[in-house]
Amino acid sequence: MEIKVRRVVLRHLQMELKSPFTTSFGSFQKKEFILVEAVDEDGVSGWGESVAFSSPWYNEETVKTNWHIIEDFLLPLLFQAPIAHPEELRQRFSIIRKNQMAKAAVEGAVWDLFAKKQALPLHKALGGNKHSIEVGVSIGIQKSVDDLLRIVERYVQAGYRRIKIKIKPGWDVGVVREVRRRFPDVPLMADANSAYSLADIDRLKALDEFQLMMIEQPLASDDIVDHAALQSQIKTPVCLDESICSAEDARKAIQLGSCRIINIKIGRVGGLTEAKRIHDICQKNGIPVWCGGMLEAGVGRAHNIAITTLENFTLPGDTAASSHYWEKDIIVPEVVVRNGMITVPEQPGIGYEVDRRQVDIYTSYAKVYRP
Ligand code: OSB
Ligand code: MG
Repeated sequence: MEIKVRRVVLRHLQMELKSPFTTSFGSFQKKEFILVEAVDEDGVSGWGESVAFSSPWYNEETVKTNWHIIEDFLLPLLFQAPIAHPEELRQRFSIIRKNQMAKAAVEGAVWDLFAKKQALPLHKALGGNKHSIEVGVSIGIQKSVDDLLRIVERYVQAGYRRIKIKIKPGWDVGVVREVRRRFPDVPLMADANSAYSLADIDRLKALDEFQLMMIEQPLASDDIVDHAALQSQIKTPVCLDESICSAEDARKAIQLGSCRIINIKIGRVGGLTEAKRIHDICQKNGIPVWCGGMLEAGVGRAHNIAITTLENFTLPGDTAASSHYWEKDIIVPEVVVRNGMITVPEQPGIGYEVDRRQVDIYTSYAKVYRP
């Protein structure tokens, strides 16, 4: 069975976060993003969500560059020929360099459509095999350590399976020490979003005493050489996020010894197909993976849940409950976390209904494309 995409709707949405999210790069309160709806000849809709942000602080993509790349390059390629399997798109899109988040948003819509046509939940279409997934939560930099401790307490009480805190120079060893003192047994990790260099090696070594599950992306986003040097000098496992944008990146980082864990984000690596390949490479090499987050709305969150059902996603990810981020999400039901677990939906495709009324409320503009 072939998929013939007859219409794509791009929508620009803006949603307000419940509380500002602060990393080593800065703070945001609003999230703007693109929703991709791909409709086939039978009128079935598949949904994808771009995880690019308004400004290029996390990687080089933005909402505007994604719109441009999707409109001017990816949709013409999508409309070029029918699709027998969504895995074909990786090859078809390969004539466009990088722009992984743009590619992932379009590919994600086709994966959802494909799964719906097969009457399979997306996680089954991907080869996943879990009925529920374990999740953690990522907590941004706060105004004070007391504020942070209160928030950690709230999420520990709620049952989240691990706590991740954001760190940066000046908000690191002292803060981790306080959190560890107050919560001696909680599975804890720290994410630096590239805020350090090898010159900070003593500071990073000092984190070894706190039994962190891992330290995420301490060094530059494009530097797997220095990460290898760092990993050889610290006990805490290094986890790469920003540095891994493809299966080839994963292979090289593993070969160099740059990390012991990899955070997989579907958007950062160009889609579900590439995410699966990274998962497989890591599994072969004994590297556990987990699913990162990009403050997604419901569609992106549903994709994250589906990929997390693959076997080697053995560590809790950043896929927190919808209500952690939003007053009202764009899917029904919203994503709920009970006792640190999300029940994987069994309905076809992403497994949640897109709430079109809610989507319209958040949409600032939209455009329809046809072959
Ligand atoms: O580095 O993992 C990250 C959010 C935005 C950009 C990058 C990151 C994050 C998070 C939060 O850590 C993940 C989430 O809750 O969606
Ligand atoms: Mg990260």
